[in-house]
Amino acid sequence: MTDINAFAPITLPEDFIFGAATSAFQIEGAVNEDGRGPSIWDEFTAKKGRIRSGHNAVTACDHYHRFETDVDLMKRMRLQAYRFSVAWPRIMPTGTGSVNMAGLDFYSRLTDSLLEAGIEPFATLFHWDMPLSIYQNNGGFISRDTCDYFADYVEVVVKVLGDRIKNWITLNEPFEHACFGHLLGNHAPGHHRMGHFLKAMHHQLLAHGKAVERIRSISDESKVGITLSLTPILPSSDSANDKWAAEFGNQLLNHITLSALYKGRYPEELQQRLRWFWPKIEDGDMALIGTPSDFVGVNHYNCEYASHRWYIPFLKSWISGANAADAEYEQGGKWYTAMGWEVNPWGMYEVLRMLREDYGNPEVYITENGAAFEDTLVNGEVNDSKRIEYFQGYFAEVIHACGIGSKIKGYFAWSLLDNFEWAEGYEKRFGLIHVDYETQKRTLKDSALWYSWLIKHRTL
Ligand code: IFM
Repeated sequence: MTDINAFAPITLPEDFIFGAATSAFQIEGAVNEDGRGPSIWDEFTAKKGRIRSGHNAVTACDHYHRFETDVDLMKRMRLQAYRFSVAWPRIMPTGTGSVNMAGLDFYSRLTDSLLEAGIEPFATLFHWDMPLSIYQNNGGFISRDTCDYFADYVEVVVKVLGDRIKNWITLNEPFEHACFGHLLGNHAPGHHRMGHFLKAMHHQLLAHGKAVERIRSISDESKVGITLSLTPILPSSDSANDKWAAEFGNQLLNHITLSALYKGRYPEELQQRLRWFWPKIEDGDMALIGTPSDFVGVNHYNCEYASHRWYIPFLKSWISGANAADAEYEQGGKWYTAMGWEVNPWGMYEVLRMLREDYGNPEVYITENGAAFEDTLVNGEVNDSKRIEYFQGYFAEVIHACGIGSKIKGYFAWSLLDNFEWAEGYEKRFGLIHVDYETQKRTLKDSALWYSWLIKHRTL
């Protein structure tokens, strides 16, 4: 384990902010209210066998109706910022064309209530809930046209909310949306095609570039970035083959986005190996993707391991971070969260090192970091000491990185509330705040009280 005291004396930059994050589909509920159109996730969750225990997000945390209570809780926790996502199907029920004013009004009220509470809003414009019509009509991000539809939607949102929201995140985790949704098929829309994965990847990055341009043309004081999930890939043994698999895995999971955004090209070996599937790159695409942004959002949870497997088509590698299916546990001196993800704060150090040394040291917000554990509510309390230990270890590496030159502007815990964890349904709880899904009662976990202490003292 990282010695949390080793970095304690370093003071955080004065403008470093603390927040918590959520996303629309995971917490809002109210999927059929006030003119919201269906999304690919509504359709996916309705299919048998897609989501653990058959859960869906029709009600989720009912945040749509309870946002004021949730903002009060944020205030109690001393949050300085809140990262939420705007649901495209609430703003444009069919993805293009007519605008649903009631949807915009919801985010407008949420924004006002945050500002009133002294909490800075950070809005993500796409966190995977693609309008179903866009998917049905042209395949979502498999199609290039969706980039323009996305930019039009972004323009609508920023024109209305840009007077109050100054921090925009274009996309959340484009690699995960492309890969889980289009290659592995365990997320909406549920495809299993390498070509679809790569198209969804390239088109999301193009959509990001277009959105940055659009936001800048509307509001020159806005700060814009993209959020990437960065996951160091380690070799599962010392063999040369496994070392190669790890390097290749890093190209696939991390450098595919970073290299496109910051170096104007995709990793060469990756592109060569997957050349049969690589989408057409048109003149100007890479320049558009590389449109300078103000910061990069980093989501980091864990490291993964790669093994060489000659029989896996094209990739020749098996990459996995989940070593235990359903339980937090300890093994061989290592410990794992309820997602089966190894707790290894070095990963946070490594992703920040990579950005600093290999990608020109951009300004960074840690836009997600956190862990699911098997929480129990006893006498109105949740003693989630493992989550606190997780946060302490990872946050120590954030402080460490600040001390050696990383330009980290803030940190958002994932998540504010227990919520709908995609294919895992509600069983995995990531929240600082416990949600009783029967009654919708919220309870601050011990980790929320600890986080509030951290925000007050700004040191571990
Ligand atoms: O819940 C997700 C979130 O939507 C995207 N980043 C990872 C989180 C935990 O799996």
